[in-house]
Amino acid sequence: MNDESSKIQEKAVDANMPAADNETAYPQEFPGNPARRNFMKASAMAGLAGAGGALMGGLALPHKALAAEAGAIPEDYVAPGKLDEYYSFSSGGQSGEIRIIGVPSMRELIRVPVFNPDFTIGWGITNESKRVLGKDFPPGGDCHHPHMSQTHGHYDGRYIFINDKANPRLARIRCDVMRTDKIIEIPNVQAFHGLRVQREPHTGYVFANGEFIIPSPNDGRDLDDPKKYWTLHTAVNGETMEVAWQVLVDGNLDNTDCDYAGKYSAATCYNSEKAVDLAGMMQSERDWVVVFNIARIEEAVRQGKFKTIGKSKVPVVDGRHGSPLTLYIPVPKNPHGINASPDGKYVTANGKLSPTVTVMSWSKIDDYFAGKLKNPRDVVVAEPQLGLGPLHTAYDNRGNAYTTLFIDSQIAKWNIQDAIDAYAGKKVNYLRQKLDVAYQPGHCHSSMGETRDADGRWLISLNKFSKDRFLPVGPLHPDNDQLIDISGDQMKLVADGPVYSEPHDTILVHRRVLMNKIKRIWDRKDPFFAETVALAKRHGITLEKDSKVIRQGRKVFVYMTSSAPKYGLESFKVKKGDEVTVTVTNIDQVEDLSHGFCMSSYGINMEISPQETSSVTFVANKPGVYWYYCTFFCHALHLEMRGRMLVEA
Ligand code: CUK
Ligand code: CUA
Ligand code: CA
Repeated sequence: MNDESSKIQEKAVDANMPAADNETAYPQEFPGNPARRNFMKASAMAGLAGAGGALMGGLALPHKALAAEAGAIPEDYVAPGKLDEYYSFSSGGQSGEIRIIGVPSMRELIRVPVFNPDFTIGWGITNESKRVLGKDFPPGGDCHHPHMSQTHGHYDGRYIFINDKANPRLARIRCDVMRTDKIIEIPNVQAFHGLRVQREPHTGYVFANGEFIIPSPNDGRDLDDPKKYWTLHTAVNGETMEVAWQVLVDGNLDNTDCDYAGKYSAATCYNSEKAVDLAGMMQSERDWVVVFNIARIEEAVRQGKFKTIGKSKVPVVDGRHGSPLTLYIPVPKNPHGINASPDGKYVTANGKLSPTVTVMSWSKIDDYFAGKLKNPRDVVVAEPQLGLGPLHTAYDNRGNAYTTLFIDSQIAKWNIQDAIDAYAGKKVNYLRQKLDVAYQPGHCHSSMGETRDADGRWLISLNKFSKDRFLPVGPLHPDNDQLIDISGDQMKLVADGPVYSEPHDTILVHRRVLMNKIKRIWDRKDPFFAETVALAKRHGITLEKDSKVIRQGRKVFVYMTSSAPKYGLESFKVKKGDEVTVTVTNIDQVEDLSHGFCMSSYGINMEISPQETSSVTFVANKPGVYWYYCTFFCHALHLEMRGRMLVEA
């Protein structure tokens, strides 16, 4: 297959698309064949065009997927026994979990269950996890945006926060043990989508956007009167995990970010129309970015200038048009991602239905709130044209930005200062390069790129479609996370990483932030199981030593240690109908020596890491002999590590 024929093929696939000026000769069967790419582009386009979106033509620019030279050691190669340089914390999407992936190897290191039940560690099964999840927790979640707590614009390695869009919940994961330690519900909203953390002085606030508009309160009133539907921007105190305040807005809210000075948060709105159908949401030529003035909002709350909604006690201030608390900046229709640049100067809104990205200046936003600017559009300093379907932007430490182009299946690299100069009328080319990705990228994220420590080393493109990049595994395909080297003048595609649906977003954290903070074994005083320890104390039990059974009426408390390859109890007896609480303490001190506790035929399994205590409560509703056994291969005699529960009829 030569250049010529692949070009002809490309035209046949989609005559309307701008010519992909690609000089590389692809064999027909090569997955990077531009003909296949354009097929994907055409189908993504058809979806949008069919919905009535008028999409502008893209820019015809050279784009090459540069790969490692033949014979060279691939850049993602991390030799056996060597450690990756970065941790990627990737949201699990519909799975409701967080995954930790090593970069550049793209090896998945572990999964942290958050909103989802997990039989490996017993998340949703143990009493300790149920205290975090709450009673009657929904069976899963829809995670999009993981972000680490910051201090003065640097990752501080304390917490990761993540949203659940399916049920409006915010979760916090402790980074020292990589365990979810707190989940709260965001009141008065539906579809908690955009999430970011305050950078200055620290986190501080976690900002949360409600995406869907609903009646207020949503108790059956105003059912089919969308004019009376509303949504809110929420600030949660990341330390106490209490909701601090909410701001009522016009339109809806999609993604959010905040500045580096601790003064503002900002959000994109794609449904300024307050429509309840697709066509309606695309009616206006412009929607907006709304900026929240934190000091003014706090002052309004202090002065009691708020209301509450329904049963919620959270103060809700009015930030609709005309409010001094907010600034509405018109931007081209249906914007999506919003991303603050690590130099602390700018924030960009990604056009989605417009081929542009709108660059706004925080200092001009200062000027607007100080009354020095009258027109909200005066805070815009650039609006570069990049290509079709800009969704999210990431940054390096050299003044460049990287924007995903969903429809074009590309990353556009552009220079911020050049884009500002071009907007001011100078003749400069701000576009540096376009790189093909496979296919349809949503977020991209650069190493340390949402902090002052942006280092311009790696970029990960989170592609929604993998299509032909991997062995077929059924109609549901994996997503494709692609690793891109951004350290040089030209972006270089380094690796493909298949992932289970659907990691909307990720952060790329250098290992120095965490390596010395992560615990190798549990501290016996850890708050995660402190309540369980306190209960044992009331029962006169020393968990590290005692293995015994305590009966209180129909409640039976079974305490046992575990030490490879033995449980402290080889059997215990209960009566049918008893409520049984089994508490296991792993007294092994050896790093990586976890035990499990599985009760056969009772749907119970939990993991107990070194020095951890885990407990589970169930009703012994089936008489007979039930073996409990260890599920983690902990010792040569691991198979023998078991005991019997004898349930009397
Ligand atoms: S959103 Cu999914 S690609 Cu939830 Cu951050 Cu843009
Ligand atoms: Cu303990 Cu296997
Ligand atoms: Ca709109």
